Amino acid sequence: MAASSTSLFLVFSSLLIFSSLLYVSDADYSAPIMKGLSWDYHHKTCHKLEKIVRKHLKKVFKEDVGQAAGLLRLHFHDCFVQGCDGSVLLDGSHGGPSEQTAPPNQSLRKQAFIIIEDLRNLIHKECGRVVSCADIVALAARDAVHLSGGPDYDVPLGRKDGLTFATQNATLANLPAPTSNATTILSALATKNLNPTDVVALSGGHTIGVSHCSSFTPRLYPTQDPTMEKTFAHGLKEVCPTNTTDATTVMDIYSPIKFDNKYYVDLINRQGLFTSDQDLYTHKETKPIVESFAHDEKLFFEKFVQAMIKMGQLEVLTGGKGEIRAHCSIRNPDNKGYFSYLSEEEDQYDLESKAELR
Ligand code: HEM
Ligand SMILES: *[C@@H]1O[C@H](CO)[C@@H](O)[C@H](O)[C@H]1NC(C)=O
Ligand SMILES: *[C@@H]1O[C@H](CO)[C@@H](O)[C@H](O)[C@H]1NC(C)=O
Ligand SMILES: *[C@@H]1O[C@H](CO)[C@@H](O)[C@H](O)[C@H]1NC(C)=O
Ligand SMILES: CC(=O)N[C@H]1CO[C@H](CO)[C@@H](O)[C@@H]1O
Repeated sequence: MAASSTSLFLVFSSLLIFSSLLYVSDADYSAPIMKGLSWDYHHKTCHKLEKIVRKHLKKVFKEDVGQAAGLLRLHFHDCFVQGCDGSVLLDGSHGGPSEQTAPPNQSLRKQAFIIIEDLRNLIHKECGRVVSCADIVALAARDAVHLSGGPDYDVPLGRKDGLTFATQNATLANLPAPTSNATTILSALATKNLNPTDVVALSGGHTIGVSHCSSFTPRLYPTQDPTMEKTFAHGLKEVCPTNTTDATTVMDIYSPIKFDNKYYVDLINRQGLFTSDQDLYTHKETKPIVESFAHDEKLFFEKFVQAMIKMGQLEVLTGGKGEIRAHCSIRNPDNKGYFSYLSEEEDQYDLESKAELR
């Protein structure tokens, strides 16, 4: 948050978000969900779960709206590397370098990890150790979207936390670089069963949040990317005067703290920040999708929700796989312990998965 432009937006933000934008239409979005997850998974065991998360995050975002972007990105990083298993939260210090210590992490907000652990503490105090850190990350991402002005939607729940963190190599291999073109992004995300509409919709996550100069200075130095609009480029060069400046700037110049479809308007104006963003408007397969989202916010919200629900189910652990961590940053010392907390429904899943083995 080094750039002075950012703080201006933060002041602006509280006015914007906590007045009219709090409640956007509560659309009825749905998407297929996999076996082992369900919409009402914690209904009996922790019926206050979603209220606890929303109430706490409202307070957090009122103090610092930027944390919403940090939480949304955390869910993306969790899911893309080794599935949505909370592995990104694991502190690698006991077993070697972890997902958190791979280079792309360096810009994950430290505060996001603290917020998730605070939420876990509130939830486990109320309900016992019945909700996984991975589920908490998915719910926090949803509320980050909604409390910033985006759609509200149900999140399939029932994820378990993984027992191992991903290696740095796996992290690098699974998180595409901002310097990638659309062809590379499309094929990287296709390996995760995400289609071009999903890719364009998920990239719309960049409608909130900030980026460090290093993520886009290759577009400015030594030569300016000719697809970048000139006044926009000029502004970026002011924030990042050299290719080694350590500063941040907003990713959606039009409405940086509001979750809306203006990111796509930016792309049409050639004011997308990363190559991976801007090239979506160059590539012939994604260009019409960008245009449709720029013209129809409702359509964007609908496709975003569908894609988030897909992303939120990447390689999830369910039933007897994984555990429910007592602390999000460390694997349970005795990972058998969680079995005593299993609900009846989970026992059912365990039986079902054993039945499958026979
Ligand atoms: C498609 C490939 C993607 C690439 C290449 C990419 C790349 C990046 C990069 C480089 C940053 C800035 C990091 C920094 O320099 O500080 C960033 C920030 C962010 N990304 Fe992505 N991203 C991608 C997909 C996503 C998805 C799927 C989401 C969520 C749906 C997402 C949400 C965010 C958010 C909210 C931020 C701002 C974080 C903050 O303000 O702390 N990104 N992304
Ligand atoms: C990680 O990747 C690097 C470069 O691709 C390679 O040299 C190294 O051996 C890999 N490490 C592991 C543990 O796989
Ligand atoms: C996209 O990037 C890949 C990898 O750098 C490159 O091989 C390919 O030619 C690029 N495609 C286009 C259309 O620029
Ligand atoms: C910055 O630019 C200089 C001079 O062109 C170059 O030698 C250096 O490798 C660049 N550094 C980065 C981080 O791109
Ligand atoms: C949030 C987080 O854990 N960030 C780590 C990312 O990696 C660097 C070193 O590569 C660590 O210093 C950070 O703490």
